[in-house]
Amino acid sequence: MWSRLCCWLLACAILTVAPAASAEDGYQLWLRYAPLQGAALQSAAAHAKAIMVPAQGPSAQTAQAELQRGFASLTGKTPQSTQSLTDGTIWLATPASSPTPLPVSPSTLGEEGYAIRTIRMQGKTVTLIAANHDIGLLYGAFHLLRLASSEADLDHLDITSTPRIKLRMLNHWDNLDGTVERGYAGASIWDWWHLPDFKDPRYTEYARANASIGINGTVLNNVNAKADSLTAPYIAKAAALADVFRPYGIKVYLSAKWSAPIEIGSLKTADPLDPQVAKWWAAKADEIYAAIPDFGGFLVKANSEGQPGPQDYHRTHADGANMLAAALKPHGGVVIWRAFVYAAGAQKDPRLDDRAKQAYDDFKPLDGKFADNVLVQVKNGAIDFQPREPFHPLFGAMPKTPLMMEFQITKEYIGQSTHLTYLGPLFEETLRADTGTGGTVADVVDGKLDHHRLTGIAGIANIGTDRNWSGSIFNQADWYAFGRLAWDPQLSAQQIAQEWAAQTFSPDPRVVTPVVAMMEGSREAAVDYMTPLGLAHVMGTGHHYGPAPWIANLERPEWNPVYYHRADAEGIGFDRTAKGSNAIAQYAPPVAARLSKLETTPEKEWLWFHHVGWDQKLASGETLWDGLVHHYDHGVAYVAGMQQTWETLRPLIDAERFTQTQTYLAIQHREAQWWRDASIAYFQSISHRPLPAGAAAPAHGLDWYKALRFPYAPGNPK
Ligand code: GCV
Repeated sequence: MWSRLCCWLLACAILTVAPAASAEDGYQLWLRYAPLQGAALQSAAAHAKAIMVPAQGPSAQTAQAELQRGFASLTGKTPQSTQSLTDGTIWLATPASSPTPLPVSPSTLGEEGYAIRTIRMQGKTVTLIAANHDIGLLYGAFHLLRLASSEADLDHLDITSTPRIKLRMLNHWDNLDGTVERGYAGASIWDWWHLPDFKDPRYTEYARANASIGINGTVLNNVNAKADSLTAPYIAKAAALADVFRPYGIKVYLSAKWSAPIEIGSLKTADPLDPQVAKWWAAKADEIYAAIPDFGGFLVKANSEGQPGPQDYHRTHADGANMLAAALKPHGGVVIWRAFVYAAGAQKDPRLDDRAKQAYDDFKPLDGKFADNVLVQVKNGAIDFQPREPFHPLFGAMPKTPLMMEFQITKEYIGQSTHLTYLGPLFEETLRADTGTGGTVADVVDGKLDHHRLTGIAGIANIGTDRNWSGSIFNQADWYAFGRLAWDPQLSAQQIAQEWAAQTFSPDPRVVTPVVAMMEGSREAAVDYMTPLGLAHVMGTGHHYGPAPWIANLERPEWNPVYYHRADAEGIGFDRTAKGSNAIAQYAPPVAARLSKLETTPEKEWLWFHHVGWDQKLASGETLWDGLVHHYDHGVAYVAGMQQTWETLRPLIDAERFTQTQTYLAIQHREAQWWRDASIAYFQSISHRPLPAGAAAPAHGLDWYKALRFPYAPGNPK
């Protein structure tokens, strides 16, 4: 015991003198439970002397184990299990498990919520974590550990927390061969080949991390699905994962390929109105639920980017979704039907005057036609996860349908693994947007506006086999922020960054303050050096890595960057007013009225909605052309500023994470400069305007940038 204490004190002393010395590689994410010191150590130790857990379900046991693991690491002392309350006990209780009525009203806690209260009970001071169900105890345990890790005051806790959104899910775009579409963090973490026998311990760590931020569902396979995922061997593999995730409150879902009845069921058709097809899916659902009794349901990408779907049989998306919904309904499952559609062959479609209009055109008429266990999953914007997109016009336009938000956590278009571009502000900006229908996008998604009880939010996972899980340390913050906002979409991105930084690095304000400052402006900086003032989709073909605004020769018009920016001798930007594609009319009247005029459109969205003359004046008084150049410069300068800030943190951050981030920031700076230079070289060849005074000429001529090729860029489906 004494030698253990000596080691512990020695470790503390070393940490005090040189906090950066301990080796870390990011594997522990925000769940490091780094040893506390001083008053924070004493406080945590005093509040976690023992744990009383009368409930004995797997999630309650997991909560207990997590508290023991966490406080052991934080304080050096493992809280012992107890059957009676003493001072400093953490008491986990549900109404069913408590011998006495709890001093918390169960009706305030819902299915998954919890309360954390400092109470006096039997003359003892106790930290009570109360919930209606064991999973709430686990969420409460993680909350308490978050507070302790952040050195928060543990003396007077009075917290009630319930999730505002029911389905809080990750979508993995993971393929059965181990690759990950748009994955920048190594290979898929699902070792399909060795499942179901070998359950990699990493699956448990994955579940822990997700439960710690309230995620309660995961779609295991890519929406560009293979029918094989629905065969018996793969159902058994999914069942093995479901078994690992169950104590953590995480349900498994599968992406379903529309043509599966033909591919693996030997039917001749996948027509949703064909009784044989409906029968096949019903039998498939029965088979899945026999293996996974709490299976969540199907996610479907249909009639989009070459995927088959009900429109192949002249049926609607609602026909397709409802047929699957009927198969899942007896088991309590849901269908999540994606609204990300742009049909193949659309170049002959008159709607192709604007790809941004297609989802609305297809889905708005179907409002009220979906079964009650269907959610329609809508990307945050109408094109495709750009550094900035105005909110999708479907939010607010389908009041009779639960709309599920789809964010992309993996950064396909926003710097992939290396750029530090914290996505919290992007998520927040969309969720807080006013739909003009009486509430915000968050109010639509959490069901408040239209009184939906079935609600959901999904994030395209940025998780892979990299030791740090997400491709970089700072990309972990995007996963974290997604989960926290899924639990409570009203949280602020800044607050979430503070929590994350405190747990990931240190609660020391000398660390948290500069790290959060870097994070806060980082997404806007990426917008500036990639797609300022409302530009979009000017990335390189296929891999979407780096600038290529000149691309004009791809088969479908809406695959080409020139389609999106529409730069010509007069100006730049996509006219979506009534004079152009009139996509603006898809928004509710107050929003549409505001966007229809340049003067009332936010400058940051100008080129998304308007074709603007090069000499048009910005609020700053400079011309659009000069302002564009200054935005590019600002983006590059911000990255240089992050590099400087990071250097000051060297003494306070462990070597491995410091060095990787330092290196990635250097890559980001180089690439931001490349984005800036290539974009200016190209747009100047069209605007024929001189660079504003003081702006540097691009390092190379336009042809140099055009000649760059990246055949092995990651994440790109071949
Ligand atoms: C899974 C974009 C991506 C595709 C992705 C698609 C989608 O087009 O580039 O990789 O496919 O979105 O969301 O379905």
